[in-house]
Amino acid sequence: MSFGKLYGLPDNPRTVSILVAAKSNDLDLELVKTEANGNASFNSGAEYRKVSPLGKVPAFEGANGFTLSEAIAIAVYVTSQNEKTTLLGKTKQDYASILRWLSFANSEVLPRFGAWYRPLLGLEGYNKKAVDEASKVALKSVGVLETHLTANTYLVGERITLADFFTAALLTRAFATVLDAKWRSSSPAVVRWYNTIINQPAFKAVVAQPVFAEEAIKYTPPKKEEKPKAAPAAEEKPAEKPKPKHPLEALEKPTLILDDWKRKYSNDETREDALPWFWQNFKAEEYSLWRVDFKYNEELKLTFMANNLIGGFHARLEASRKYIFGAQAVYGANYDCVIRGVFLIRGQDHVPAFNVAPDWESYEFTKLDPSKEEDRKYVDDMWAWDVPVTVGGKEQQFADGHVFK
Ligand SMILES: N[C@@H](CCC(=O)N[C@@H](CS)C(=O)NCC(=O)O)C(=O)O
Repeated sequence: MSFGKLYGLPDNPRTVSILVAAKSNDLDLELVKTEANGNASFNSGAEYRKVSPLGKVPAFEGANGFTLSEAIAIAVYVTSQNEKTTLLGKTKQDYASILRWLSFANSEVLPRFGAWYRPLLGLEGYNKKAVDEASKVALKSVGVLETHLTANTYLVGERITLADFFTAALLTRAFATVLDAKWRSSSPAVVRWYNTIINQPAFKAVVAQPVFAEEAIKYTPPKKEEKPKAAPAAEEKPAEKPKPKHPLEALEKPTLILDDWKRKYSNDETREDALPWFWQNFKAEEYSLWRVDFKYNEELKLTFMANNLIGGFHARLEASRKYIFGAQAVYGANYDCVIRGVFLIRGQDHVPAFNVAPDWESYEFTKLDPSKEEDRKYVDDMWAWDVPVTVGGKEQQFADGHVFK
């Protein structure tokens, strides 16, 4: 029987750290895929806020009802379930030193690296100065590890502890994005230690193939179609404008309540229950359905980065959350993948629904015709994530995705 549920994401470093800790004690945790976005509908729901007051991940809900937020607390709780574990050290000093590294990794290392790579991955707004500054502070923090690991095999004592599993897990995304070959050649102790930890069976069972970036990822500005600029009116005075209402607010109340559909999709079996319910209740005069294809698939590299791109797009669609639902996924493998998806939106015009996100023009929007069998099948497939897509005559399997709900 499962020890409990872990709310998080399979490629989220903090989630990975808990999954590795559980695996190392043969503890079965059920991963409940939850957005790393406190504003997403599930994360902001009253039930989840009881487990994680800020709606963040990871969070834990034991089979016995005990709940915890905060990665360090969850990692220690999960590890300590094995009375004989050596992962928490032998002495009080060991234990305190382990907590020291958990805290260092969680609050000094990961947030600095996040501030470096998240804007580069399109998950946060880009500001060159801020990113350059974050990269310096991040490298300084990992420099502390280099110094320590030059003199020590592991972070604490003479064997692997939770400090090693946790810290290595928190660095997985940094290695995949910014700790490139050049940096690695300058930091042999961290690299030797990281390779040892990621090759432990418990780690490999969670992250089968950790990624090593050859070259640090770079910022690529979101592509926008060139639009001719309107000439400014002769005597234009900047007026104090009240914050405009969302244009879709003006539409009449529909009979299909979007939140009902979102709940149905989240809670029921997609093929068996949710999709039949959707088609029974969908009215083409209230909503429209759109195929949404990423325009620059040839520029996608690793599938997790492509999936992050979707996550960032969804975060920027926040202002339209009341009016849209959709699922987008990455199909294929590293260096050979595409982003596809389908959105349901209030009204018949996709522009006001999507133009709240500055990168909306990176996608091509094609209206689907729900009276056509093939278009309905496309919607089903894009929302059920259980069939591959065909790209240039080749089948590409589902890799990962995000649901905007
Ligand atoms: N102090 C928390 C931080 C958790 C955290 O920031 N989680 C991120 C993902 S790694 C998140 O859920 N962010 C969503 C948000 O801030 O809205 C911990 O150590 O677990």
